[in-house]
Amino acid sequence: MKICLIITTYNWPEALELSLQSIVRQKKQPDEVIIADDGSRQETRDLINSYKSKIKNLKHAWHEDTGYQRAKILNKSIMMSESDFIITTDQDCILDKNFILDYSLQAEEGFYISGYRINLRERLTKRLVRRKRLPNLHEIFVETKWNVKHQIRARFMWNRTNRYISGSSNGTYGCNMGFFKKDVMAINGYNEDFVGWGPEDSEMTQRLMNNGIGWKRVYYSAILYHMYHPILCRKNADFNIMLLRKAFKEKIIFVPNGILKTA
Ligand SMILES: [Mn+2]
Repeated sequence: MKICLIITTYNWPEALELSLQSIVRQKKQPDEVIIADDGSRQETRDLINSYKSKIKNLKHAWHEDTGYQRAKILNKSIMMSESDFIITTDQDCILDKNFILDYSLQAEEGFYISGYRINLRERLTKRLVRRKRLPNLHEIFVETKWNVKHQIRARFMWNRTNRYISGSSNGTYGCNMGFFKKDVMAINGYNEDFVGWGPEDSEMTQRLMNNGIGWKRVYYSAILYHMYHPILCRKNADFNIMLLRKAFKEKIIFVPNGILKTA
């Protein structure tokens, strides 16, 4: 099974660099890494180019900056991918060194996976960005709200994993999520009606569930740290949340404005 990691980004190369560092040190390397770039400037391109010698099969998906269009650039990246299984994360996330390995061990036909995120505080985030080096265990221990279930890797606990075969996908984190490419193609990918911040990941996974794909919610596994930043502009949030509710209520599977245009 070939694994692709997709990292969304927008004009924050300092954070993206830490994310890329956390890929370099993975115990199991992904077969492909795609930066889903929602229209960043040249600095981001330069950074990605500088990591091409350190990360195997590092690719750059980019479109013109016309405002926040995460769903659209994710679709473009999925189309570009040549792998069977896709993991999504964001530029502001640092992956534990077992992250890709955990996904490769937990991937299961008929399910998508999601994990959690541990929020790093502002002070630690600023320090990491300044020194361009990943946090050590001591810093993580001191500067996060300690949460064993989401922060300790323990394989003997994996048999307690929750599997949901119906209901709501609410609570899926797009920054720590994995799915089979064929499953997401079957529902026509992300819904590009999402423009501006919103729950496009929950809406996509809701349609996966509506199509009979279960949700495997993993603990003690796929550990991920999220760097601090102020909350993004949420001016389209009401409309976007309505799209998620609609997908749930009307059991929508296929969206016309998805990865393949049908109109
Ligand atoms: Mn974030």
